[in-house]
Amino acid sequence: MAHTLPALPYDLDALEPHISRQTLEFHHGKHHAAYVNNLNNLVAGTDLEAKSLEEVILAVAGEATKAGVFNNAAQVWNHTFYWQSLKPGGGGAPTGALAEKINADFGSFEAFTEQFKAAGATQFGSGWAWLVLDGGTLKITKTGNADLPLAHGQKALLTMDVWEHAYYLDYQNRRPDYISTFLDKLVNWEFVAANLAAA
Ligand code: MN3
Repeated sequence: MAHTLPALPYDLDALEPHISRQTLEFHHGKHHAAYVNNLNNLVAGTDLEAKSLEEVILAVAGEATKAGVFNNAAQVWNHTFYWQSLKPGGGGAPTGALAEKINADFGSFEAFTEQFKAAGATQFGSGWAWLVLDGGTLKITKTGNADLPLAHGQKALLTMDVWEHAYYLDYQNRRPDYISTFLDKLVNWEFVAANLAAA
């Protein structure tokens, strides 16, 4: 199937002043779009062409000769999931069953935020920080480059892009400031709760 660039779930300026229109124009309109185009070119005429995005990712994960397909397919998935992990007026603490699960598995919401911040700050170079469900337990993970929980048997609930292109126009080298703003102002906890409920 031809893979397509999904529309952002909000306007380009909806996340300002935390993430600028310019960042989203490049990040969605250039970076995410390029991964979609690259993927379509790479799978054209192969047995991967008819597969869904998740089927492609699982088919080529760990295959050294298919790293280009994996990287582009995973980046398409990661970015679509990242846009949904953000919302205007987001951030703060979750409520309900998700809050109870976080308290049960991390001890407290504060402990969760410390671990999530540390995962994002210590991911060396490009990658992602995640909240995942792994065997029924919430965990914080980080992945390098395009790697993602789906390739490790985990269910993604939340992600934060820590590639420089996600924050450099707005925060330059201050990745910790971007991470704090992500948690305080941008996380879409309703999306995370829905992912947990569907798991
Ligand atoms: Mn990105």
